[in-house]
Amino acid sequence: MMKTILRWFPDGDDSVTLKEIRQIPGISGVAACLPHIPVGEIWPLDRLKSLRDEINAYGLECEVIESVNIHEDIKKGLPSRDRYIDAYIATIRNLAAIGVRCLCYNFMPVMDWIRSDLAAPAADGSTVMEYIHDTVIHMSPDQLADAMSGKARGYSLPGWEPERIRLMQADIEFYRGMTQEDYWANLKYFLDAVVPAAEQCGVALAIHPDDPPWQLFGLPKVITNAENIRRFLSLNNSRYNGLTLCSGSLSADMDNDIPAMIREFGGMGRIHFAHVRNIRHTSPVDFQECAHMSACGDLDMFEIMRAYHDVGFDGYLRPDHGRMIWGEKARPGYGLYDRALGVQYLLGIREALEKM
Ligand code: DNO
Repeated sequence: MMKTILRWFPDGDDSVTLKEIRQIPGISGVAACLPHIPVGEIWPLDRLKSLRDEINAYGLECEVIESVNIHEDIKKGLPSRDRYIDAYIATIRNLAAIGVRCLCYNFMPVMDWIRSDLAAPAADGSTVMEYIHDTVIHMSPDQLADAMSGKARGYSLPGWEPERIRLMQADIEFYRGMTQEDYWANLKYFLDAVVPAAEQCGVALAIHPDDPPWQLFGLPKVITNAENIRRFLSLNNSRYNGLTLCSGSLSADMDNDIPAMIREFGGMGRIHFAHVRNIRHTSPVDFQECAHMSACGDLDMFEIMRAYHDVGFDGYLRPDHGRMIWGEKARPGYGLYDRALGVQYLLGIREALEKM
């Protein structure tokens, strides 16, 4: 049975409250995290227990964590990676102990998702996140960090932690000496170490695609299209080595057919988490995020939901980035209003599919 959830950040690091999330019809839980634990450290069990209890107190489940970030030494394949992999496994065991069933993570080098503007004005008077390729490739790491975390209204921006930003330029240099094949090998090394532990304790690993799904700053990219996803899944054939299928990230590359990917990888039981959102291209490499409705962007949301329905998807699904509307002041992409609108629309499609 598919479960519909919303992303939420604890410790006052979110403008949206659990009390509000509980009032959105059809939401069973949240995708939570502990954003203030430095990457590479074990997430403590007591802190996780209180996180779960806080969420449960609002009648919501805490079965998904997004994200436990991966230490750069693992991605770089340094000797110190084994220590960080052990810590990652210890975190997975602690997550299992509080009832987490799915862990979303990414294997993007140096930086997480990238936009040139987190609050670009849209025609309807809302603000949206925007990606202009030419602007991004001419930005220095500092400018990029400023466009991302500097514009996050004081909320933490996962993947754009200050300690990561400080090392960005040096890390970009480091990867100049690494081939794409070396990077795949480092990913496999990580998977072969953590997947057995995840399988043993019943936590499905769900890698998030690279966003945008193409090469930038000479950095290696792996989760970008169907061919690479097939390769990723075959690196380790356990069902616990799975995907977060993010429609918005993958569809930035106009050659990616999202419903076809859902049918293929969902049919194999390898999609554990669905991020569902729409984008609108302004050129083949430029896009704006938009409201979830098909009519607002390039994606056919009915076909996406139908593909999940047809493969009998029984993982977790969440609406993704929303616009900033009605004067809301929130973490870019993660306000309450537009995500609540988006999820009601998705749930409407789902009800229709079930009754048809
Ligand atoms: C962006 C998110 C990503 C995602 C991570 C997973 O809004 O979808 O930051 O959570 O890449 O590790």
